[in-house]
Amino acid sequence: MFVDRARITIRSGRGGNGAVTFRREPFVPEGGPDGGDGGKGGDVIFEASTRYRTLMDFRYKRKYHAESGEAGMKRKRYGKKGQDLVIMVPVGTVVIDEESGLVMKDLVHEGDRVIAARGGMGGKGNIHFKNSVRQAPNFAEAGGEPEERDIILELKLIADVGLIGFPNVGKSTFLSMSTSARPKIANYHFTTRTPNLGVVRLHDDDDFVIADIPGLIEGAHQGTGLGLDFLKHVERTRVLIHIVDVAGSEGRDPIRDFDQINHELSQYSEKLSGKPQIVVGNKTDILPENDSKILRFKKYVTEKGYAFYPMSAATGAGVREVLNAAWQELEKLPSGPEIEEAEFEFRRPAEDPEYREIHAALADDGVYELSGGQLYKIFSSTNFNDYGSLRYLYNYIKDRGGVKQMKKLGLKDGDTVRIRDFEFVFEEE
Ligand SMILES: Nc1nc2c(ncn2[C@@H]2O[C@H](COP(=O)(O)OP(=O)(O)OP(=O)(O)O)[C@@H](O)[C@H]2O)c(=O)[nH]1
Ligand SMILES: [Mg+2]
Repeated sequence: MFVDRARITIRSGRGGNGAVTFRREPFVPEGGPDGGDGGKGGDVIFEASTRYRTLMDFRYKRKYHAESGEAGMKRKRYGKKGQDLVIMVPVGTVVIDEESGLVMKDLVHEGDRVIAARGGMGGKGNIHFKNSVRQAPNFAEAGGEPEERDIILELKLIADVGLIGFPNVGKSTFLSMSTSARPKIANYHFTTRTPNLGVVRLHDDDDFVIADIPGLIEGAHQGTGLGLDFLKHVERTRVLIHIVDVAGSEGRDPIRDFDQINHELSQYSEKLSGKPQIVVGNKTDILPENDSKILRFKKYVTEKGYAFYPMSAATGAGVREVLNAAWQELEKLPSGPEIEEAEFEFRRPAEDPEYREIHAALADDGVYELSGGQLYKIFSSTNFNDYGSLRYLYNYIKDRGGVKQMKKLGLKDGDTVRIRDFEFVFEEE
């Protein structure tokens, strides 16, 4: 099965906590702090490989977690770093952050990688909190929080040339005549249900990739046909070959077909409708040479400025000319697939300018509430049974202007102050 879209949840590893330990030495009753730092949590990384063709695996597994870092240890030893989780995806996969809708990275080359969730930083051990007045810090920093994120993976095939047209006009027949691909060909609509790729070897070193997608029909851009879902697979192509059943073998008018397909393209995106188009009138074998149908269609499209090529994909007549025209068009354009620009920017909480700010508020129940990113971090590292640790928290609040703010709101000795779900009584020293 060809699966070209998936939604998964990823989570990086939590950072390991810093250790609270003290040296134990013979004849030294109370050694200094020697708690090491926690290890960093693992990242979640996407990596592109040509070994994978679809996003099918992601239908069955939806949650992906990297390993957490280990806690620091005594004797200043670091905790082990959590292992990164590398998730393999097909080349051509666009990694999107669902919440913001922003592209994290378009993985178009073999081996392209993106870190999509960053592991939490390891917490500092208590050795870092020793100073002249605090000889035996009974606290350490907690490990950094993991990042959790919903990810949309969208596979957009990478090909140089895209085949477009109504169903049953001979797109797959053309692909099979010009490449070693063997797509299904049959006399009914939507024979092709998933895209096929084929490599055209024109001259010695000149080759290019063609993508054959299911037929488009009127209303495809509104999702009425199969077409819409697959137009994205020709988005990255540089040239379109627009195939029309010029013989009108199903009773339709080739000019109307041509206009309708172009209408679909322009509804879908300007990018698509702006691509160079080679217009091919297929199934000429059913008509006498220079039949008025061919001439009428040719006149119509050439007046619009398109190059026109008559062809019979069934007999092979004209196939080579179409391929040469596509090649010449490709030669005029910069090579390489169109890449979607990365838009997403990582922000550690600490990189947010507001992270270091403290906010005080007077809650309805008369309690003074403190909030702040860094405050919460220090709060979660606090050992509430330890005077030194509480002191550290208090000094932080005071240095950041938290006490001043609360006093402005009316704070007096004996009032209650709350941080998250922890309450304590305020007493000025
Ligand atoms: N007479 C004639 N028949 C053709 C020609 N090209 C294709 N056909 C026939 O047209 C029918 C449709 O061909 P396909 O190649 O499957 O058409 P398609 O555009 O890929 O169709 P979908 O995948 O359904 O969109 C088949 O029965 C082919 O044998 C041609 O040049 N002449
Ligand atoms: Mg087909």
